[in-house]
Amino acid sequence: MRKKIALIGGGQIGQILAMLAAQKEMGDIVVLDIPDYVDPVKGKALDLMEMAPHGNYDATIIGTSDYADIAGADVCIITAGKPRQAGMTREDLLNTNIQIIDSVAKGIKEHAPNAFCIVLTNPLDAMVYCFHKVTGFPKNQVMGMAGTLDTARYRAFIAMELGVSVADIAGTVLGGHGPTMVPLPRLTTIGGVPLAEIATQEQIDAVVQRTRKAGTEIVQLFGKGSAFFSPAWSAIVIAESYLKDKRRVLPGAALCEGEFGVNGLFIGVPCLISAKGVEKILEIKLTDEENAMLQTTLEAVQKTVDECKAQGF
Ligand code: A3D
Repeated sequence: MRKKIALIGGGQIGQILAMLAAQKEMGDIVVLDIPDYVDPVKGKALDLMEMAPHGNYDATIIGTSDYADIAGADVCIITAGKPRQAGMTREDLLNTNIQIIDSVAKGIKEHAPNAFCIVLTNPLDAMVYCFHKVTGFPKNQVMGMAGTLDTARYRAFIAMELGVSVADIAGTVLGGHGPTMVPLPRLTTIGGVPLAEIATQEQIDAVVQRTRKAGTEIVQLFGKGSAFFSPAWSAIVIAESYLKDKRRVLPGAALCEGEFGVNGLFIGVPCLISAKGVEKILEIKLTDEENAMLQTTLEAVQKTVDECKAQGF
């Protein structure tokens, strides 16, 4: 029997997720959206079914607004919610998206209680906190997709800056999904060569700053809406590691209970993703300077989570 992938939200990211999941034959796909938008998602699903003969994949893809259709899903990827418009911060989305996440979490809890859940809705670290709170799912079953995208952006910018293949760049980005995130140049390598051996400090600083503002750079170019190709691929990489038990080490927002000195917050950390979900958080011994940056990002995430708590989450 095929696996089942439920995509909650069939907008910009949701439609790319559906296409990638189909092309990779990850399983049958259900795209769920609100009743007002159900016809467009039915249309997108049908369009993807009609792409199959040339796309060379077998999958059943449906659009729906009925949670009963996600029953038995192996993976749920949640993009339901508003994206940023030019001039907005991710935190500006909180009051709208918190209500959406509340209803989505209840729907998934009732109909797909065993699914591995990957949250993308912003403000990410706070929304995954609320999703976990409402579902009460075990912590290994819930992850926020942000670090995997932030690290992809960081690698892409290094490749552009230095004229090397992105394939050879290994590195990670810790912390909250926002301007306080913590890329780690000290631990970044290019084909095994430390970044600092190849790049000047000015180049490294430029890449770090661009990574921190990467989402905003795209929002400003679009004017309306935020990035969708790279967020979708990043979520698919996480889902694949879970479905195929690939045991990849991917950064993302996981519930820390002591790791990195953090307690009770979802924050971007390196995660081992296996068939158990977030099997393990891999800790890193940080320098004093890196630790100070981690504290700054923690304070930013805590502030947003406190707003959620004030709303009863
Ligand atoms: P968009 O194209 O607006 O799609 C969102 C979809 O969610 C729309 O089709 C809505 O109709 C649907 N929706 C709204 N409410 C509900 C509901 N209650 N149940 C089901 N569906 C609903 O946005 P998008 O796809 O561009 O972005 C989706 C989210 O991802 C936004 O919150 C973005 O800010 C966020 N995002 C996160 C990242 C990360 O790296 C974490 C990157 C880019 C975007």
